[in-house]
Amino acid sequence: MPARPPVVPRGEHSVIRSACRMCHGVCQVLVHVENGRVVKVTGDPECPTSRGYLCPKGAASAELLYHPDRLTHPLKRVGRRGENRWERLSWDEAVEWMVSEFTAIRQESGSEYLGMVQGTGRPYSGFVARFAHAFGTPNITEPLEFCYLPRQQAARYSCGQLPVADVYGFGGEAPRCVLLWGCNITQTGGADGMCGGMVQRALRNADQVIVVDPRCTKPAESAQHWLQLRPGTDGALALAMIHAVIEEDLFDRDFVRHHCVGWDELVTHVRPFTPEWAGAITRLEPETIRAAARTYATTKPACLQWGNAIDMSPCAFQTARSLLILSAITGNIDRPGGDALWVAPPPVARRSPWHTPVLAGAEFLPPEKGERSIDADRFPLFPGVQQPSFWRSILTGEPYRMRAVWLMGANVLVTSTHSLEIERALHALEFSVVSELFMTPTAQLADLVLPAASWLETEDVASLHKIWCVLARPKVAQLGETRDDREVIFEVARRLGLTHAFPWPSYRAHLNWTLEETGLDFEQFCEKGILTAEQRYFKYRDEGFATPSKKFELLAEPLTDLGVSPLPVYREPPLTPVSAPEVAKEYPLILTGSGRIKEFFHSEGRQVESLRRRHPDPLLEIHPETATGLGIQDGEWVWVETREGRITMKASFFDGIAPDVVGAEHAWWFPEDAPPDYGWKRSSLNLLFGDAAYDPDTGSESLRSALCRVRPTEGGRRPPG
Ligand SMILES: Nc1nc2c(c(=O)[nH]1)N[C@H]1C(S)=C(S)[C@@H](COP(=O)(O)OP(=O)(O)OC[C@H]3O[C@@H](n4cnc5c(=O)[nH]c(N)nc54)[C@H](O)[C@@H]3O)O[C@H]1N2
Ligand SMILES: Nc1nc2c(c(=O)[nH]1)N[C@H]1C(S)=C(S)[C@@H](COP(=O)(O)OP(=O)(O)OC[C@H]3O[C@@H](n4cnc5c(=O)[nH]c(N)nc54)[C@H](O)[C@@H]3O)O[C@H]1N2
Ligand code: SF4
Ligand SMILES: [Mo]
Repeated sequence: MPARPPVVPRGEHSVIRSACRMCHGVCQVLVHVENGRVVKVTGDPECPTSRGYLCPKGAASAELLYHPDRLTHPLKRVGRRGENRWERLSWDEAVEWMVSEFTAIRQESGSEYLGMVQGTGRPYSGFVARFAHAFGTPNITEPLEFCYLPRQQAARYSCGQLPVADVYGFGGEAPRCVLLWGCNITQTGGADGMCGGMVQRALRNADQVIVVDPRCTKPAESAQHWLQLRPGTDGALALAMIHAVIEEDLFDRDFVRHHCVGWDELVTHVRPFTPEWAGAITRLEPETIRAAARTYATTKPACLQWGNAIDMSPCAFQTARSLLILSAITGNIDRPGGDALWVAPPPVARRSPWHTPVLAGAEFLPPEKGERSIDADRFPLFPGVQQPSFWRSILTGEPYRMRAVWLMGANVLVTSTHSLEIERALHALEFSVVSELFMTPTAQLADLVLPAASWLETEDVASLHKIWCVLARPKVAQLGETRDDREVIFEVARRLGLTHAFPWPSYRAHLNWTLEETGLDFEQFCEKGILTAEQRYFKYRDEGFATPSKKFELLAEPLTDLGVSPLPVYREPPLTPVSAPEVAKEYPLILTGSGRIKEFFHSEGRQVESLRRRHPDPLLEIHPETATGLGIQDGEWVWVETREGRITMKASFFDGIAPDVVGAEHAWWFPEDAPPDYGWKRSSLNLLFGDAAYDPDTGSESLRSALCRVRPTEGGRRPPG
């Protein structure tokens, strides 16, 4: 179906092919426009990476686009912070204000006194880093340390590039075994450039499915092996599976002999990590671990579809390393139906701001953490500033106090931990700008709020993950004065004189530059809709891996110089019945995250009626026996308490979770409640997380294993306030 130009004549019905951007999946969609208005978005059956799949978030795109609460023009705070009194500004005034504040700060204090904050990976992400670098501030923070970065870094130090589960069978073979580890995208839609619908298909077609998850997810219900481990102990299980594969002689002899370094060291290293050792830690039977390892190593090809749970632990990087090693020694790396090192569409891959397969935007990150960065060298494998360090420095002035912050697409009050500290920091800033789709608890505390364009209002060469493809996203709508974040960055940069980093006369010119080597301009690219490269497998046989040794590094020597263990280790999370028995006396339940909510992307979508109707309340999954023992009925409101704070959630009975584990949803706030808080202090999970030991390698936080207690509320009703 050919793409159509963005402006649709009145009265005409047209269908425009685009790429959904309600999460970081890879679904091409059809946007139906009538009389200039988007009426619906449907899946595109011809899309090779999603084959017609559409999740509820994607289907609600038009509802979000036209939502009456959308921000449609710049707003300047006129009352006290949080008083919710705003005055309309023109874009010109808004940009001029930013330029004058940023310039004054640079002249008076130095560029590093401006901090940049962004949320999860979005189309503008590389531009934020580029802007920060060009302006000269090393102080950029984003939710990387517990999202994707540990896995990316592990891949970088193991095989040079992030492998992806080859669920499509493009190489002529589909996975016969799928190892689904701490990932639930078949239920939540998409993640990390993968499409939940395609993973679902791979699960259906596989002979063997192994699920590693403390909760009995849908795929776990029908899996041959469901490993219900104690939350946060993945690192121990992964090491024991390596042990079992070696012990039973199930490794790929040819691969380890010819394509790996450190085999002997690995064999010696994992000797103590027996299934018995891991059984005691994970609460799994040693034989269960052995059986899963046996199935995984003998059913080929096997792919690893891993998820965010791995990133959120004090040994996030080490666990990811173990899993890559498991894939490697069983001969699954870069084979069809296994864990492919995908060939990205080449010209665009080089020019897109999301430039390397390893570190998003790395080219434009401040090259070194200078001594003026907020937390220089705190975590050897984290390239920016870790979120808690960033916000705390504003309160303590250590090592210095940033004066201004520009937040783009980050609802940090609910999505970051140490929430109350962040609230105080937002109050303490001299100048803050928030670019947003909607007014949020975080935006309420800004001086200037800029209305951002949603995906239907932007044009893009969508290459966020560049695993399979680069997708075209034409602009099909315009609401009020919303602007693409990148256009705003361009303009602020130009007015600040940063033309060395932003040499293009317009954002469209940048898009055309990105596409230059393809011979297409943006409009021609939209006609085409998608660019892919030809996938090749077993590339290491001719080219080696992109590591210093050109081999798969079971032993990764470069890590030693960074003070990181070159062979994978296990660390117990800081707050568990094992590591903190004293705390566990008062807080006897293990608190884990129940993962993503199908209808919402983190804190988003709570105001979108069709989605909210499907999922009205924040849920706490709890085993019926545990709940009954506490005097709690299904559907009643409960208090969830940790040493850090307390929130209320609705009890949701679930016997697929261990009796001493509860699973909570994150990122709740209530747009229907009064500003400035919109009720976020009632139910936001991150109020329960604070200072516990970080992953010394990446700075990750243990968000999938903490200690809590649960109590009934008065009458099981939602407490007022
Ligand atoms: N609908 C929707 N989709 C999204 C998002 C969203 O908010 N909503 N967010 C996007 C983002 S930024 C990300 S990072 C991805 C993440 O998406 P995924 O990688 O799928 O991760 P989650 O859904 O957070 O959690 C997956 C599973 O981890 C399990 N889990 C909890 N604790 C542990 C543990 O200790 N060990 C193991 N092995 N498993 C555990 C949970 O039970 C859950 O089933 O999703 C993306 N996609
Ligand atoms: N306890 C706990 N905390 C977590 C997690 C967890 O599992 N447990 N998951 C963590 C993870 S993996 C991540 S990635 C983070 C996500 O953290 P965030 O990225 O902060 O989460 P969102 O709520 O998706 O996005 C923040 C805001 O961006 C706005 N927005 C959306 N699109 C755009 C756009 O194009 N431009 C602009 N300017 N704004 C836009 C939305 O309206 C929303 O208010 O949360 C983390 N927090
Ligand atoms: S999975 Fe993500 S990309 Fe696909 S339709 Fe849903 S929100 Fe859109
Ligand atoms: Mo994430």
